[in-house]
Amino acid sequence: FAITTFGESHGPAIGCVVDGCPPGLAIAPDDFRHDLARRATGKSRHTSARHEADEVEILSGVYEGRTTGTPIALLIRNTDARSRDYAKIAEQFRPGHADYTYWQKYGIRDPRGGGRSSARETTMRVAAGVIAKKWLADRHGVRVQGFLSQIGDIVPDTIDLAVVEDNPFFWPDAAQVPALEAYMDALRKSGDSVGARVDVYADGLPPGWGEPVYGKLDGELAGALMSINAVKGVEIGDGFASVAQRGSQHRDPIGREGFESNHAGGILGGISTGQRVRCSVAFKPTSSLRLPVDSLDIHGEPVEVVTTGRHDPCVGIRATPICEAMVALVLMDQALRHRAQCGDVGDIIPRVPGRKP
Ligand code: EPS
Repeated sequence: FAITTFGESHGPAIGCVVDGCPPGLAIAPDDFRHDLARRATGKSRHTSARHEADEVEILSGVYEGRTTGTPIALLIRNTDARSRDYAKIAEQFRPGHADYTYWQKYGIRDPRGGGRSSARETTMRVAAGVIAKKWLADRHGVRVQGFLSQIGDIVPDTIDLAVVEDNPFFWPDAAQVPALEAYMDALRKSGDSVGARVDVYADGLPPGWGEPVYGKLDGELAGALMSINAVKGVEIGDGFASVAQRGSQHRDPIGREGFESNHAGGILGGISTGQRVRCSVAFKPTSSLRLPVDSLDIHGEPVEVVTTGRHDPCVGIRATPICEAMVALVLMDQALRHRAQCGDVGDIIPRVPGRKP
């Protein structure tokens, strides 16, 4: 099970191919609307003002509303591309942006926006993730839910998943939302940007998903989450906090009812324990800023770069559905691999006491 995406932010369309989805899953264009709207620009004053329809066309792999098992191709036509903001910086490198490395690698500059380095690319990750989320929920009762767990140095006082969808930040602490609005307004006025952290929980996994050495569940999650534009760090379970812990603190005691804590983040030895899988993802502050900065142009001449246009002061605000999608895609892949290796319920080998079906 694999995906790839294609298209430029200012080209005619973006799309993806989802390969390896089993046949028989009900999929319709309506299924994509909710998650695409959660990720979309122009939903609040705190994100880019670009207004895209994000209407999915299913080109292949679905017949009479059901997946056929062949590659699923999804297409979204761009409806609000605007290239004029990029004309000025077409030959400049924005410090902190992939402009520089793309130029060093390919030696060609795509004038149609940021090309593959634009946040627009993540639209198709979310669309592909809708298929994975639906399959995981239908076939395994697995639910994937994310939330914003930090903006700059602000962290929630409480984590209440029930309020996450009620505010434009996916913030789990309703009482803090007015303060976040004020923080983001001041940030936007300053012309600067800020980083953010997204947490994702996956609930309902059986024990056993994940390959033990190559293709570990945590390794695949880290790779998939790290592949999102602007991501600079991924943690599983207690992550980097584990460095300061003792083994006696970090281990999760096992009682008759199961594990009594979850420092491991639901994964041991690359294989799911059956507990909640916890991932945490760090997004850098975006680099397209109104604040001037020294740089070079493609001819090697010094320039002062100022970026105007419809940019996100905190791209992490829109990243919750993207991270959920990447987690869901990895989980679906691992579930299918597990099925190939151990059968649907893992009972090809005889049950032994303490082994869960
Ligand atoms: C982006 C700049 C803005 C954002 C865009 C990402 O677009 P434009 O290039 O048209 O000014 O709106 O994000 C999206 C279009 C999207 O769907 O996420 C950038 O510089 O990365």
